[in-house]
Amino acid sequence: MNDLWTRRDVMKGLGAAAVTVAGVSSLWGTANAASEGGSKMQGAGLSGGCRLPPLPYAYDALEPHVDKETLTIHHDKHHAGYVKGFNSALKALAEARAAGDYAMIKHWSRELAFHGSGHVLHSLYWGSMTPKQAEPEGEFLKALERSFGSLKAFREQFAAATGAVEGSGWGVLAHEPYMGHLVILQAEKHQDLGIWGVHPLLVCDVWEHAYYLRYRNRRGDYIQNFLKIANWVEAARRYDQVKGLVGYR
Ligand code: MN3
Repeated sequence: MNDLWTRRDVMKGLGAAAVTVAGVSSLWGTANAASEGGSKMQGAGLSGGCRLPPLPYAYDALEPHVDKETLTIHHDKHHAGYVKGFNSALKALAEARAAGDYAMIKHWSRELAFHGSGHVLHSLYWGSMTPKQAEPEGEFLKALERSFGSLKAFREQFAAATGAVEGSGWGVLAHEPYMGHLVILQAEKHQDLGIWGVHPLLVCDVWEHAYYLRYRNRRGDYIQNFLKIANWVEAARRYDQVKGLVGYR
């Protein structure tokens, strides 16, 4: 089974799909690519895995701000490690579904979040830098000014927030879609927030206040009943809103 999951084979499996998606360089396989790859594993789902995206510029293109050696190690070793870990977690979860064995679900869910977040954030990070320096303009400049007061104030808050991240982590400028504004966040342990960039489609509250009066400690019963009343019309509406956001960086 392992040979199905080497990067070379994942690349090979994705090759055809990657060129047909109108030049979009997707971070993901597609369901078709996975099935064309010959996976017969029951419950395999979207198991084609992810691939390491190429840097959008040369390794030395950001000199002197980010040096060639750092960029090379960062991309080829660190980011590649996240891709490998993410694919391992996807594979283990596909095997768990096939076997109906969820004894290791906590471990693999954490691995999925840690490596998935690492993969998504690094993919966004490469595209967050460019050798062609320019200032924000147009509608996006207006959005920054609306949310932070001025471009200068945005720069100051971003630098302060990112500089104050404790230990490892990220500074993140993000669009918060519920109120439709821009926010600056600190991600100190990226796995604690699930996978950055995901759009929730269906959520189940398992804080005790959501079920304890009726179910006491029987959380499993509550979840089974939640699934009976899940709003798939609403989930599908949310999916329609975001399904085009594949391969964005
Ligand atoms: Mn990094």
